[in-house]
Amino acid sequence: MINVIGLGYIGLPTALMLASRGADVVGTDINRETVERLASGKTTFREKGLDELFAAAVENGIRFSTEYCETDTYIVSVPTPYDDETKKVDPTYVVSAVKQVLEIAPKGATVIIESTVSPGTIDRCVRPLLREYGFAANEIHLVHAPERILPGNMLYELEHNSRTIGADDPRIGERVKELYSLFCKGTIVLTDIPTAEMTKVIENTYRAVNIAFANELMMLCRHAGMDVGEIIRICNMHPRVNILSPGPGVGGHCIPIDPWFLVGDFGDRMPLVRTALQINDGMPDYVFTRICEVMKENGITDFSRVGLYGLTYKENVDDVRESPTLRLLAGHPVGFRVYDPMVCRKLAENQMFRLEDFCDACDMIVVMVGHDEIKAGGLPAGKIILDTRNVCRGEGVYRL
Ligand code: SAJ
Repeated sequence: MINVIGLGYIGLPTALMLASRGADVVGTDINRETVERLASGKTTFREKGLDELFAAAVENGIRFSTEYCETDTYIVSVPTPYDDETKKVDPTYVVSAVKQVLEIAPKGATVIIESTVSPGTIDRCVRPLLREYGFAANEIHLVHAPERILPGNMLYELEHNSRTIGADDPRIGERVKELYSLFCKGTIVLTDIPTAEMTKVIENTYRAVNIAFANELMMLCRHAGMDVGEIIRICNMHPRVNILSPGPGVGGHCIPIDPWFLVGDFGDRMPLVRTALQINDGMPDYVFTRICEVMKENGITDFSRVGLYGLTYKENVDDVRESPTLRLLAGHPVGFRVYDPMVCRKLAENQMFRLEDFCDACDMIVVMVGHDEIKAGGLPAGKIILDTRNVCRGEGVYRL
């Protein structure tokens, strides 16, 4: 039996995928509400294909509990936030989960940590626990198997992405590779734990730096009065150039956070990464100055007549973690109206829950997230549009 610890955006799909392939799985989470909702047959977030996968896993007998189970295989997939001050990874949840595993795990058990951690965290924060809980070094097998699935396309990527598995003992690595091969059709690379930790963080750092380049290019073109969309379109015709899309900021629980782990640990050695992260973190403020410019140009003085469309961190997900919109609202509490079709719970003042009410209340709409609804031309004519995602077509649309 496999006990999956942490039933969030990564742990739940992983538990369901294993169970749907016939593995005996218990999903454990400290959040009783989460466990009760799953046990009642409902999923906890929106993701393409998740409900169908959930049904297949339930059909195969997956169970959900707030308790940890005694077994020989654990997958730990709990959050790893960063410490706001030091920017270093906060391993509290990982350490707490592993401690509870070690309370009941038998000798010879394998503990697979999927949570993203900075290089050296497992050696520094997890390995010492083995002795603390009475195990000799080789009596518990630690493995790091980071995830790289893309929210919005998780289930396809769970099956088709290649994966990295870091293990002390190659034989354990092979066993874990076999486990993931239950659903993973991608290449599974075996390496050591520090290398697996580093590759995961570097992948997200690479993306954060490239997004920052696109954002800096956009601000330069605004200053120079040039069309950044046209420039990116033409540059990307070069066979080895792939400039990403400028936006209102970088959200999600990983790309704005993981690279700071490296800067927190290796600071002076990573000036490029630090600068890139500061550019991305500054984008919501840049958007606010751009909103004020467009308001002034159109004689709009009342912020309550300006609406922010999109609260989530990116299109077609319901995740609001590190949302650029929420950061803009926090930094500039001027009374913007807010609407997001993917967010039903109240997260902001002046949040509205029907698109037509939102549009009626606004003279100007700032597109912060390019949900499909918007791409399908969901905004009424006659509104001043500031499109931060380059998804709206038509005359008179303002861009960043
Ligand atoms: N964004 C831009 N411009 C772009 C691309 C993205 O502004 O050209 C913004 C998005 O709007 C969003 C943020 O960046 O706010 C991050 O979005 P994303 O789609 O780039 O990444 P995530 O956070 O949804 O998922 C990433 C993925 N990592 C990489 O692509 C290297 C995913 O594979 C990881 O599994 C995930 O982080 C994670 O959990 O680590």
